[in-house]
Amino acid sequence: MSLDNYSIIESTLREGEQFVGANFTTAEKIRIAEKLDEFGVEYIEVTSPVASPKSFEDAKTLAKLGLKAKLVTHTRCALEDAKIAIDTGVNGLDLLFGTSSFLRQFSHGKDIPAIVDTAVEVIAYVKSQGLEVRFSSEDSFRSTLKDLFRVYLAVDEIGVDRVGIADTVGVATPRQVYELVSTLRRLVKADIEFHGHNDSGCAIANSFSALEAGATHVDTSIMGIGERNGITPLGGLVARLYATNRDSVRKYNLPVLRELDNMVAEIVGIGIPFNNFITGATAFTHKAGIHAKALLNNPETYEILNPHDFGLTRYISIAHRLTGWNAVRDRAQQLGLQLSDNEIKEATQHIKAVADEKPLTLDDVDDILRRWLDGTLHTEETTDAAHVS
Ligand code: HCA
Ligand code: CU
Repeated sequence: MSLDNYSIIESTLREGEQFVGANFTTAEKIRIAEKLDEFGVEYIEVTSPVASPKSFEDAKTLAKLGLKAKLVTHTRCALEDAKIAIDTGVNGLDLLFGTSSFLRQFSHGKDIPAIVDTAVEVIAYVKSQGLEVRFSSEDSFRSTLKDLFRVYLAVDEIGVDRVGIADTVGVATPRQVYELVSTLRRLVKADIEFHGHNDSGCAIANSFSALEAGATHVDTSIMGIGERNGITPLGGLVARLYATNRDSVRKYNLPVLRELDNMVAEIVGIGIPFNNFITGATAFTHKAGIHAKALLNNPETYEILNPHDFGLTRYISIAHRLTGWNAVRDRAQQLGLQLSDNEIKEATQHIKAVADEKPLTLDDVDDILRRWLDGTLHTEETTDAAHVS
């Protein structure tokens, strides 16, 4: 497992631009790149400069920002494209070629020997220009192992810096990823990158499996945006790594994650999903009374992620029928209300009874607690919900 020595290739400005809602302006690309740099990702990947004149100009502009992260452009594995990409002044090229029978038949139409010849020629050229170079096989999991290894061994032989495995259609399972990466780890000297789509919900698990098997680089995008339902989300990968070993993510400025998710959500016109990793509205909200009690004693009882490490706070929801008196006591203390444990227990029973009748808000609960203290409520019938509104 290479958790103490892995890098994130952040692809919001490439894969993320393939998200249907993304049409980044130059200014937005700069804002996103600078924020990613503040977070501390090791690489920022941008759209191929051949895609459009603006893509070319923007790659040049980003290359001049002097970011700490290495800037790499996604580039079709063709000499003409590589030359244009190099002209932008980026640090490296992420070359891509399709090796699956689908792509060979329905996309570029080349056979494996022709793919190898082109790859060798382009990689040798990029290296001769002093840039870092990666070679990735699109749709790796629907390519035959024989074809894949033939291509990877040839590019490794001529000194490619990194080979990439791409689960382009999100079909791979963690076990398949583990097997492919560990076999490849034994065969090549180069670093290994994994890029995984999330069509069947395995992107984070697959990326983690890749690292366990010896991969050195993982692709992410903010909130996972990309083609279709996207790829491994940066926040989700960080959550997974943190949960395994907090030290593995200390190199990143974790509170910036929230700013990144907010910024990109606003730019592409979506909300952050309520159940998003780390930054979702309910990611640190606890509800059941039993959870709340243990959590107040020690948050780790029900939290593998400490919200404070991400500049966030936990929230214990108490205005409902599943509430418990420990959580209610905590709220009374926050409000500075001097109620005995017995009074809190009675008030809690009242809250539960009212919540059985109608939805409650925190204001309602606060009101109940205040009235319990001044004596206007606890003498009344506890099930008489009409008194609390
Ligand atoms: C795509 C290409 C890609 C490339 C991945 C990579 C994929 O579908 O546009 O460069 O490693 O998923 O195969 O994003
Ligand atoms: Cu992709």
